Amino acid sequence: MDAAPFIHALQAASFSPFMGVPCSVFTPLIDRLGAAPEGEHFICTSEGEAMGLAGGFALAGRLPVVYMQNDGFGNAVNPLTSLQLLYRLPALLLISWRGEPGLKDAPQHRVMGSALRGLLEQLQVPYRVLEDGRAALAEALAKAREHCRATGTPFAFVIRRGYFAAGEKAGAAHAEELCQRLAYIELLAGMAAPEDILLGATGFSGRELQQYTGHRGRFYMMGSMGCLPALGLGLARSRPRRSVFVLDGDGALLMKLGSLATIGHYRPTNFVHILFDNQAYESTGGQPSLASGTDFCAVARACGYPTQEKVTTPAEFQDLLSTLADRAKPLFIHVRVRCGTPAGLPRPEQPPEQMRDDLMSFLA
Ligand SMILES: Cc1ncc(C[n+]2csc(CCOP(=O)(O)OP(=O)(O)O)c2C)c(N)n1
Repeated sequence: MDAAPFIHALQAASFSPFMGVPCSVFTPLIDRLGAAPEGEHFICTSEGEAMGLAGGFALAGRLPVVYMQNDGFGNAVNPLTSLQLLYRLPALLLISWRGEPGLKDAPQHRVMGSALRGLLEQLQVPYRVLEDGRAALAEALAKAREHCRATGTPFAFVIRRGYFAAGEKAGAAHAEELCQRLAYIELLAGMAAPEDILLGATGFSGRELQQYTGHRGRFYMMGSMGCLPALGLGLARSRPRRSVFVLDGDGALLMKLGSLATIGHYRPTNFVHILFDNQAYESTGGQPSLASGTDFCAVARACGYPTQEKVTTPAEFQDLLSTLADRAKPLFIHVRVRCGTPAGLPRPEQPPEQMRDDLMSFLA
């Protein structure tokens, strides 16, 4: 299905505006929505937030559309149950079906891939798995509209990988003077002590850490977007004599920005939080994140991190790493990078249980 007629069909059925958090399944749709008039499309920092925003539009009489990856459906369940279903506020949910049973996909989608339909049924949210073509869409939209009008509650479209035809990708604005993330990750892995713990977030920082460094104490948290700083805090508190490096992405940090307050409150003295800020959700197709308007160092400072540093070149990063022992911690390092990762960056072959076992035996 092309994104443009899809959007027109939804709008013609009175569904708008659009809001959500990217999934690569929606890349053509979100690219197309990038040209939507002001106020008709909102990129959000979490799926729960998108549901709140949808609630506001529904109160104003609109029929909002919320797109999300099924991995993010969990974030949406809280407002879905105690906002949309409680107050009877309609919305059309577009939920990607990663990890569809029987199809090959990344391991983090396995559980939600098989649970999704049962969860929707449990929550009494009716849904359609969208079949290809305009007729199927028109029929599903008629059902969705009828349901929203009759009950005032949400209806979901479950959307398979490949549903949207690839469209023309607007060239990402390249900040050529900036380096890519991998240059920094390689520097860090080369300079870290053998006993240090290096943690990589969902998105490309984790994949690059896993794929291109051989540091024994590395761990790629492939799902649970935004939860890595908290996981790092747990490890830092449990292994106070080792340094813990958290390699975060701007999208992931914005999704759970509250973790800055948690780290700032508990002040682990062996914690280094490195944010690779490319101002994009790069690993889901390069959609813009909301990072460009956020001063992360100021937020970290306000949340209680005693030291924050801004870095824009590998040389500055190297200098900083060589004086790490003298810096008060938790230390926050904001690294402004440009999008880009080696062509064909593979997904790790190790299953998640293997990554767990490797880290646990390293820590033992
Ligand atoms: C809760 C949740 N919502 C959405 C996703 C889909 N997703 C995977 S990676 C990613 C982008 C992460 O962006 P960022 O942290 O900036 O890292 P980058 O992709 O730029 O490396 C998204 C949206 C997800 N995995 N989990």
